[in-house]
Amino acid sequence: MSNILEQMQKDLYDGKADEVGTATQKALDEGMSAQEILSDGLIGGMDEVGKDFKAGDLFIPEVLMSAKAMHAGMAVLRPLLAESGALSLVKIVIGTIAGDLHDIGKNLVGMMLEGAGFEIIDLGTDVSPEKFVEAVRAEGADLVGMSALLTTTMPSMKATIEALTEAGLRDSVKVIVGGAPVTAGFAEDIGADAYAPDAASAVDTARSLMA
Ligand code: B12
Repeated sequence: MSNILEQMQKDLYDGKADEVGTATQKALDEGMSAQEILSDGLIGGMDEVGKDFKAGDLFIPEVLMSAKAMHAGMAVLRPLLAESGALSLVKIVIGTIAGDLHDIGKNLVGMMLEGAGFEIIDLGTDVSPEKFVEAVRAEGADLVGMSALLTTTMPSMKATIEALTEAGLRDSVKVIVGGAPVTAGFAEDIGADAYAPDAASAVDTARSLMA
């Protein structure tokens, strides 16, 4: 790997947003393709962050700093990737379910997925089943990610899956669920395709669902 991409990965890991933004532009100026910088620089760096977060060697504030650094690189690359059609291989609609306003975990999952190269449509919090359905239809999403932190509103995950089925969209979209009270057993009971316990596992799971 070139020195500049190696350094970019290190700076991204260390959460140095300015350095990552500048290095992204420099790599482009040196003739590297936006796709190469995305895969080998930014996504490569976020993969390391994900591994160490999963292993308990990195903590939430550090992951957020790395995600911010990745955003700085993406801000430079996004117009070029969009132009070339390279962006948006897989679209993921993500949101916290109806009645629930917790969004720290959901945001972390969204940022890690974005860091892994997925296109994220974040619907925010308190998202009704109807809003999920509308977004999946309008965006042609491949995957839906639902987050829940309250046991009282968890049934809304099931209601959303049912709404997707009623709208005739369930076969065209995979559903992944997560959040502190959610378990693999609950995911299975409500008919989700997958559950992931944390943001790094969410990336691995999304990748295997889309493989
Ligand atoms: C911060 C917080 C708040 C903040 C939320 C701020 C925000 N912007 O999110 C505020 C103060 C607003 C809040 C409000 C309330 N809260 Co609160 N809150 C918490 C707290 C302390 C931390 C949650 C958090 O952010 N964790 C950190 C993140 C990173 O972890 P995470 O969300 O679990 O996410 C990770 C994984 O679960 C997973 N994941 C998450 N989402 C997804 C999605 C997908 C698709 C996948 C694959 C994975 C995934 O990946 C994430 C990263 O690794 C928890 C207690 C706790 N320790 O969990 C209580 C807690 C969740 N809250 C609770 C309660 C009761 C409330 C209130 C009802 C309090 C009240 N009486 O008003 C309100 C509800 C408001 C509402 N309608 O939603 C209870 C829930 C109890 C229950 N079992 O239902 C908890 C557990 C506290 C407790 N012990 O009683 N809360």
